[in-house]
Amino acid sequence: MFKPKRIQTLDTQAVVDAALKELPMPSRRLFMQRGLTLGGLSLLSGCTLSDEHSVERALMKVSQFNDQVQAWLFDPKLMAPTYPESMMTRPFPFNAFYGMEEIPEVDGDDYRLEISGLVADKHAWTLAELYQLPQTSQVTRHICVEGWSAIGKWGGVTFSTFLKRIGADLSAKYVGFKCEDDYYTSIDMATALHAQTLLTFSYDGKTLPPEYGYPMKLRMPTKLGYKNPKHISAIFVSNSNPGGYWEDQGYNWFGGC
Ligand SMILES: Nc1nc2c(c(=O)[nH]1)N[C@H]1C(S)=C(S)[C@@H](COP(=O)(O)O)O[C@H]1N2
Ligand SMILES: [Mo]
Repeated sequence: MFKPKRIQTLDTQAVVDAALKELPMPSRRLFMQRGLTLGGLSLLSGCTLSDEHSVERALMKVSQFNDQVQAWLFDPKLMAPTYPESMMTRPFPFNAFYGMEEIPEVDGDDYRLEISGLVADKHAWTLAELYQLPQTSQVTRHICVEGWSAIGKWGGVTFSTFLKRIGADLSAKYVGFKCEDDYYTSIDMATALHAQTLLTFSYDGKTLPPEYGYPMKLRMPTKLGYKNPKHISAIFVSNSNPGGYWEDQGYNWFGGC
């Protein structure tokens, strides 16, 4: 994950927003009504919020309130806020577990999206085939646990449409993702079927550039940044939890916001 040497000024609102979104209901509603401040967050977590490391620790503590309760708290009808294009963050930040010089180079002509697991149609998809699926777009906020957030516009196919098209078992528990850069993550089926979960091929109206995940990124405004895989090479449906790159190192699996 991107580690700035030192954050001189914390983006207070982004940190508070990220924390709020880590909280399960009804605590979240309560703190939203009362107004959660940075001070309140340090009280809640017992961490002094002075730099990016303490913010990360605090968010992880808050997220630990979660895992047992949050799956059933998840309301598939709840929508994340959307924004006008004029509010897009320019330039949009790049983030990965490595630097920009290691961004994977994917050859679009050779590329195939592999499908496996509890799915009827396991044929591998070319990009041309994927681009023919019905396309939509959204302007939403991406929130990283590091304490930054940014608004961007992604375009692609609604993921539930894609899952239905491949005959996925929609009663299965998880959808897992493997990426070209050895990153991996997984999500619960309710989130996979959320109306704002998109399999995206474009950013700001243009083909998704390498730094943002060419050829595709799963974009979920209801999940924290690390749950949004870039450079996806394989998608599989499963009843056992596939975990994830950061999740397996202690980040909250649900990663909701
Ligand atoms: N394949 C892959 N996907 C990834 C990551 C990564 O390192 N590799 N980093 C995650 C994290 S922590 C964030 S914040 C976002 C950053 O996306 P961006 O570069 O478009 O801002 O990608 C997520 N998806
Ligand atoms: Mo992130």
